Amino acid sequence: MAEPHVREAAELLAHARRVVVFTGAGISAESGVPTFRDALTGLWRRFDAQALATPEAFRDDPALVWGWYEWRRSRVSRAVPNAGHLAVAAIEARVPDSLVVTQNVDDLHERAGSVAPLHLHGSLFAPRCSVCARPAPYEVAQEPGDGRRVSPPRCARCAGPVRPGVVWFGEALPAAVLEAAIGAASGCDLLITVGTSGLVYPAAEIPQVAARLGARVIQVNPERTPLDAVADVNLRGPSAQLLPALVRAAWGGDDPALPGAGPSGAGG
Ligand code: BJW
Ligand code: ZN
Repeated sequence: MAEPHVREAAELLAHARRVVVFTGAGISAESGVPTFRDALTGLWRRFDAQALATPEAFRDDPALVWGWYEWRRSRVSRAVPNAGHLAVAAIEARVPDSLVVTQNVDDLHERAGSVAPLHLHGSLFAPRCSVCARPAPYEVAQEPGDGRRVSPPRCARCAGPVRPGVVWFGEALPAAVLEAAIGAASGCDLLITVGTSGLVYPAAEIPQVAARLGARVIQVNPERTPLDAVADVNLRGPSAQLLPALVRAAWGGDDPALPGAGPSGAGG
């Protein structure tokens, strides 16, 4: 029997017609991809976040920044989607008018079966020229150690240094992607926010917009966040356990599309 908060959330999910699932680094934590701000394992524990995820950092020391992203890209390539990603894909399969909006630069939603998730902060797998913006071919990561410097490749058109295709602090989010995300949040009747600290803007506005326009909000996170203030139901715990529990409580456990049984079940 699901615990009361899960049942309350499942009731909202079972009756929702338009669902946005808004995710952050926490959903990939149980796949072994470190979050950003975790004090012990976070990606930035050995570096100053603002010092690495900025265009200025890349300009000043491209090999340091490129090496950090190559290290992350090789880690993500070895990771596999967890039961939380699979549960999100199951929600999409069950609710035709649903959309995944992620701040993550990994590809674990896609590999779990989500259809065209919106990536607000870009992708580790879409490098481009830092001068002329021409997309650069994806080259196999050199698997550098954490903190190893790797010189970025050069653009085939202008010889400028190739940069990761992510959104750094101080850069604008891709306008069409942000607009689509805000539009979906404005029209949904349920938004499920998963594994985000809710600290980084403008992404953090998305659940707030949904709540302001009358949507119900479910939050899945082991910790308190500023988004507690807009959540109708807070599910405190790891998403690889709570999202499959939510899906099972909403629609039953016998749907073969849902994670639960088998090797890719609610592990983690
Ligand atoms: C689990 C779990 C488990 C653990 N299960 N959960 C004041 C107001 C508004 C804006 C600003 C402001 N001051 C400064 C700004 C601007 C700035 C900003 O927001 N700064 C804040 C730090 C305050 N924003 C920007 O600069 C943005 N651009 C912008 O504003 O442009 C303006 C502009 C307009 C026009 C022209 C030019 C400019 C850009 C923001 C880009 C953010 N980019 C990054 C890096 C991407 C590349 C990379 O990956 O390296 O995106 S920063 C980083 O944070 C990354 C993430 O997507 C993002 C959000 O982090 P997330 O996902 O929430 O992760 P964590 O680690 O913070 O949290 C993990 C959570 O998981 C925790 O809550 C855990 O408890 C939980 N968790 N295990 C479920 N098992
Ligand atoms: Zn170029």
